[in-house]
Amino acid sequence: MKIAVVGATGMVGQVMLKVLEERNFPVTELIPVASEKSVGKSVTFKGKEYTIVSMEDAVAMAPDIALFSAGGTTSREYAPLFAEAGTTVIDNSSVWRMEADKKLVVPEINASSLTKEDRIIANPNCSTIQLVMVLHPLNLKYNLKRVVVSTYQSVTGTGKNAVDQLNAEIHNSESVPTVYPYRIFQNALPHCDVFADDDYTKEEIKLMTEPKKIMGDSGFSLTATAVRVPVQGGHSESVNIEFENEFDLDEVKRILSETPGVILLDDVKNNIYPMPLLAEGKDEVFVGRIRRDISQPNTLNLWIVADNLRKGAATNAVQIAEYLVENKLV
Ligand code: A2P
Ligand code: 11C
Repeated sequence: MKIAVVGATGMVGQVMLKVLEERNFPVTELIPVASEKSVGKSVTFKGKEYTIVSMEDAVAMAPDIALFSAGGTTSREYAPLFAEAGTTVIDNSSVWRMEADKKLVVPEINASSLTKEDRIIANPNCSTIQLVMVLHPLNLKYNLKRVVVSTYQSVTGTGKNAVDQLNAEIHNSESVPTVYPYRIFQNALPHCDVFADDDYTKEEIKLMTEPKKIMGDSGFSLTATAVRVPVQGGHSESVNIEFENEFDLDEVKRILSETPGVILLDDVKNNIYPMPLLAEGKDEVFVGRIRRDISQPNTLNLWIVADNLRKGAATNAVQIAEYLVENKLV
């Protein structure tokens, strides 16, 4: 497989290279792509140096698959050009996700909807992916009625400049990049992505719309508050879930412990619960603190953590690519 990684120098792009390598994806030719300022520089893959090429050159090389993580503007402009050249694009930006003719895919849930005709495939938002990995198996069993999610999101979700801001603030550096409107170290910002007209942020809107499309179910309601915290290892989510049907707590735990890609970490007597420090660098979604909501029937609370650069972005994209290869869709 001839594979392009668009945004190869970025936070997600670098993890994409690592995940392709770790999972031994059948790469016969790697084409790293980044902005004009990086063309000619190199990235490392499987111990070898590869020269970064421009978007135009990469399109002309007609890769089999292009993994995109270079921002929405780049995806909007270039994904169709790659698709026309015969490349299947797996795009990590938000621009195609809610388009009716584009699939929004978490392989464990809906990869079977993919066909050879899907030339631009959308990778969901990181905070969405870890949420649906837990909601989906429970929805199949108990039927979701309403979900309330509050996130605690890592600065890595914003990109490299945000990580630089946090580190500069931690070390009291003289020059501090200003990515966020306020200091992030020792702070929590109820503000991920930009505000929309209804005073939700775009991140919150993604969390409220993408799960329904991925799960193919719009018969439940969902509301979100997204918060940026000075953490690097992953996103955390406090989730309140009301079901149409009654549930049994032990059965909920059993279902989640048997869900591929999900790891149950729930033993409060021994202080066992998911945390970003545990999730960092891992491909799985971790769930714990599962308990009945004593304020109303058929409702539970739980806590989900995942490395947003891995299952939330790079790993999910590579899993989609693996599915395409295994099913001869490219
Ligand atoms: P570059 O390093 O040359 O700027 P992050 O989200 O971590 O900031 O990374 C963004 C990624 O997207 C980087 O690899 C960046 O490359 C790439 N990128 C940004 N703008 C473009 C563009 N116009 N064309 C191609 N790649 C781009
Ligand atoms: C964040 N979830 O943590 C975002 C990053 O739509 O893919 C990814 C944004 C997106 O800020």
